Amino acid sequence: MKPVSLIQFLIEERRAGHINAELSLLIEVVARACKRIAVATGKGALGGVLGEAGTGNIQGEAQKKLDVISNEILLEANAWGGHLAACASEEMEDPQQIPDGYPKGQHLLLFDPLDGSSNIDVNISVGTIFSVLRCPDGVTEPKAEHFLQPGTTQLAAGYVVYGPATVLVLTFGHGTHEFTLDREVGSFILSRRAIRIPEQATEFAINMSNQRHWQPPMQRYVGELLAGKTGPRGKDFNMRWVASMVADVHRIVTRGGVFYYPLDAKIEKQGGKLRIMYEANPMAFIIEQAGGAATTGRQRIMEIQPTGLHQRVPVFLGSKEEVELATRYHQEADAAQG
Ligand code: FBP
Repeated sequence: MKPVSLIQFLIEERRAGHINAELSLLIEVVARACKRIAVATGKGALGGVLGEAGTGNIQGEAQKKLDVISNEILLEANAWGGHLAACASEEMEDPQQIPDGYPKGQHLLLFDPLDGSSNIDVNISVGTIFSVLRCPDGVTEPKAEHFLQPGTTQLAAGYVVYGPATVLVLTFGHGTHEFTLDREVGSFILSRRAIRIPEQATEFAINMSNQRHWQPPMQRYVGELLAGKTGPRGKDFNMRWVASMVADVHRIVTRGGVFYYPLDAKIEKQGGKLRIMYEANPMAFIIEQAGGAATTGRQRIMEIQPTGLHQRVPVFLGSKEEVELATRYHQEADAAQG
């Protein structure tokens, strides 16, 4: 089979009427920026890019040097292309406007420039996550409120994993597709088209150290997974936790499974750990387009009307059967409490 490059795939998507020229260009630019981030992360200690940046972000988190470098690479790459009205990032409190003198486009781009940053210094896979929305008509200086659109309005979503291989996973709402970076040629090549996630799973990902803080339905659900064959589920489950959402989700996109970052007593006030606009929504779109499911434990993530650019939500995603069961346990418990 002749290799299909990302550029070729984008042309096919345009011919199929799934995307327009501007969105195609936007994805090309984001992919090129991620190739530069792959080079920076690949340098590790030799590139002087490890460790703290000495600054903090809007979330009150200490920024890693690579958080700042990746953010700048994506901002710079997207400033002059003419396909964006504005962009927003995990690392910036407010949206970034397109500099004067550059043409503006119809799209809004949101991104987590380097997800899993707690793993950078220990050489574990990290990634970039992005989501594309349409800029509301007539808006020339998009503010945060113009980004607050439900996940169902996403035009595109994707992530890039910087691991042993650099892999891009992408959806435009017509299936989920994977591209692997051919480092010699410098091009992303289609490695899996129209990915399907198995409905059933035997692998779950959750930070078990938070167990005592979980709500009773989550205690019940995970308790049954751990009971395995000896319990009501009648089969054994294995556990994985990379603590890089992009890497845990890529495992699920590759061989199925489920990922949970539920609400717990520690993070109740902030509404969850992961951010809806540039972590939960894009991952939910990718997973649903591959036949999986994505909820907060109580409702479909992509139907939430966001209220803030950095809003956090609980995340349940992956193989349908497990996500639906964990969600049902929460809904039943809520109904019982009336
Ligand atoms: P950022 O690194 O982008 O802030 O993402 C948050 C994150 O690192 C996720 O990638 C990961 O799933 C989760 O936090 C890990 O949480 P914990 O430290 O509780 O295991």
